[in-house]
Amino acid sequence: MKPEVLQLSPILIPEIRDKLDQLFTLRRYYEQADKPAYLAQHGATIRGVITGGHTGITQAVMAQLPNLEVVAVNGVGTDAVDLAYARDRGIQVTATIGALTEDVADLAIGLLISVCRGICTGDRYVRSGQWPQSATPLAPLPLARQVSGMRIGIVGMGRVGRAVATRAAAFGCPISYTDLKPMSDVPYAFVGDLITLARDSDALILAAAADKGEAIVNAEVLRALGTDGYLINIARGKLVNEADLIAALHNGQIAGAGLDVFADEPQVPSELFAHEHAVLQPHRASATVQTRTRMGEMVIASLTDVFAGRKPAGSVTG
Ligand code: 8YV
Repeated sequence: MKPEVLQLSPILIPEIRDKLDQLFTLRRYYEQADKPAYLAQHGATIRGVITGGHTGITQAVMAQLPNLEVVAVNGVGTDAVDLAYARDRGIQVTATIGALTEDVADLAIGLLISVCRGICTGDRYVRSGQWPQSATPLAPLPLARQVSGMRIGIVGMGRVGRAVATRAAAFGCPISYTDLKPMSDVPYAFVGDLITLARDSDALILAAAADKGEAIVNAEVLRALGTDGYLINIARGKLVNEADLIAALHNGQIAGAGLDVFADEPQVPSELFAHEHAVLQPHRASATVQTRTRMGEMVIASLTDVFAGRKPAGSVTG
């Protein structure tokens, strides 16, 4: 008998979907209209869960899976899984550690360039047909902000933070960072507090885990970032107080923002839509064929290892 696995979020790669179907009996929870009834019907026989990084699994759902052995997170953040509860019950939680680092860092730089150079604004201008009609073609567009040489402040010097730093360094950007403590193995300047980092940066790039659930970027941090400063978030929406960010964009207290993540996805505050200086993405920094394939393979390996009684490579519960 194949182990039963409850799937809380879709897998986008057909080959991974096929492999999952070969190895496991997949219960596609995310497709069900009546989720409580589905859980009541299948909960007792479920041995594994597949879920997304930012969507995780609630304790209430885990509580209805008495034979659960593993939650395989198809992502690197495990802030939406109650790890203490999982440990208490002896449930392994795994993540696709290292699989998406490069893609997320690429998008951080992509968002920075997009927002500073007005790529989306320029694209809209060309598509609108205004370019050939304008006597002074570039006049309707504001001059952009140079990216090379910008002072970059990175919040969180983990795998993604380091990959962002490597890329920014190639653009000749001086790099500073903040984290819980200085890292002895990176050549960048450590700054102990976020306000100082924001004040001394032209762009603040969030690459931190959100395990504490705290909105560390608030009105004070945005004020410190200043009227010429940019905020890039490829980590978690809840790291930012969105009302403060909207007010800062609205009042011109910061120059712009590039956001792949939001506090209440897929809801995005409509006030952000009006801002030419905000570039918005639907949380897809890791959504490339190459990375999602690698992530899917890691999810399969985690499930297979746990069902075979082996310790999974990507365990975050120990
Ligand atoms: C994914 C993420 O979008 O890794 C994470 O923590 O948030 C993203 O890479 C998500 O996990 C997709 O399932």
